Amino acid sequence: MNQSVDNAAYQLSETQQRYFATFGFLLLEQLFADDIQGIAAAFDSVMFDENNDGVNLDYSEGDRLMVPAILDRHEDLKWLKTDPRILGIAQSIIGRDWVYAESSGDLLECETTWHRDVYASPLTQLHIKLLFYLDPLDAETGALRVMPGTNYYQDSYTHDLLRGQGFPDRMKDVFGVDAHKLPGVPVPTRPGDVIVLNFRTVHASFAGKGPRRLLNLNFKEPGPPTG
Ligand SMILES: O=C(O)CCC(=O)C(=O)O
Repeated sequence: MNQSVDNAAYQLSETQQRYFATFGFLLLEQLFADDIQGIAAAFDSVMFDENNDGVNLDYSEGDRLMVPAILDRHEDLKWLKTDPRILGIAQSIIGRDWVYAESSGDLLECETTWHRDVYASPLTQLHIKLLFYLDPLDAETGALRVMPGTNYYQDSYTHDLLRGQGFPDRMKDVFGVDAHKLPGVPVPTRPGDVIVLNFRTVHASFAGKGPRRLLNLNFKEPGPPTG
């Protein structure tokens, strides 16, 4: 049974919920300001442990190390799974029957170019991601960029856009400009901020000088097994 969060202080406000539902992302500035140093120290000790089961993912412009289930790998990260601020976000967006859908740690030395997240998540089942970037990032140093409104994944705008997804060269073939010049919105962050992202919102990062440290936590609405 899920731990429900009844304290209104931990719920997103109506306007925050509307912002997220409309644009497909939400920045919560400094929500974890008091905790982020401890989170970053625990993150580093997992990411630099050679027995962390990390997977190296190849990107055209650099590498990405992804460590699955990072919250379970350090005592000083486990508490995030039941933190009322986290659960308040999940509950506000998904409802009381939210399901925890794992965590990961990433060291990114790559650009991720435009894509939506679909892995192990049927399009019709709402999935959200909470991103903690552990270094200050802006548009010039690899901050996440989003295309607001692409969370409406059945919309013809999103459909047209996705003809070029995933491959920078293909974006150029389809739209005639470099992928990083397409109209997206950078979301600059400082350690302690949390970005809440709908999996379907088209997102990317460019110009990362890396490695950028990213902790992800995922939640979904109940649905069929995703295997
Ligand atoms: O490049 C980034 O920072 C975003 C990572 C990403 O695309 C993802 O985790 O889905």
